[in-house]
Amino acid sequence: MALLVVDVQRDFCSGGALAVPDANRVVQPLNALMARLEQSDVLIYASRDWHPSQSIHFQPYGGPWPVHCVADTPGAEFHPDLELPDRTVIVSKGQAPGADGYSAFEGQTAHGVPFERELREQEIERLLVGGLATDYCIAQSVFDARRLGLDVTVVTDAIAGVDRKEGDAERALEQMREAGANLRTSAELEEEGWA
Ligand code: VGL
Ligand code: ZN
Repeated sequence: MALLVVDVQRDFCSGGALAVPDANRVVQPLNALMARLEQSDVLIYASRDWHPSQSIHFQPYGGPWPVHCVADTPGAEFHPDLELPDRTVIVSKGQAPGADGYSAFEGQTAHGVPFERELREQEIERLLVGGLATDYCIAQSVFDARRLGLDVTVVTDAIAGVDRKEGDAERALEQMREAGANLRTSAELEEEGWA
């Protein structure tokens, strides 16, 4: 099993360039989950949006979003309160100037290993997912994981959505459920003995 922490970066949090409403709510449950997983062999991955300064993803170049998470800038750093263990494997995505790179499966590790290959090599069959944002990078990562046949559980108290249109995050959750993802709160995971 592995935990995928999606895009908990400064620019998506309060005061950031693309602040997701209530983004900071994900930090505490993710920290608690990672602390509980510390004594386990569950692998921890953290994806990050890692864009070039010029990207079709950004409004000045015809895209939908304000400039955010430009590689190697402070806005692209992980949230300062996010307690990623040292063993966390970082997956960077969105580096191509011509792509949005929403899904973690478009990303690679520091060694250039695509996320799908990394999970296959580690024999990961089950993925816990939390982070930002429900209606974009979480949803696209979950859809890709389901297409690959992974057993996916979305940690519902550890996500937050952009909601450009009201209800987007709720609809995205429903689509994830329809795609076969399990939805659980961290408390339910703990009760069920998963994490
Ligand atoms: C994301 C919008 C633009 C996300 C990334 O992480 O969900 N959303 N870039
Ligand atoms: Zn982005």
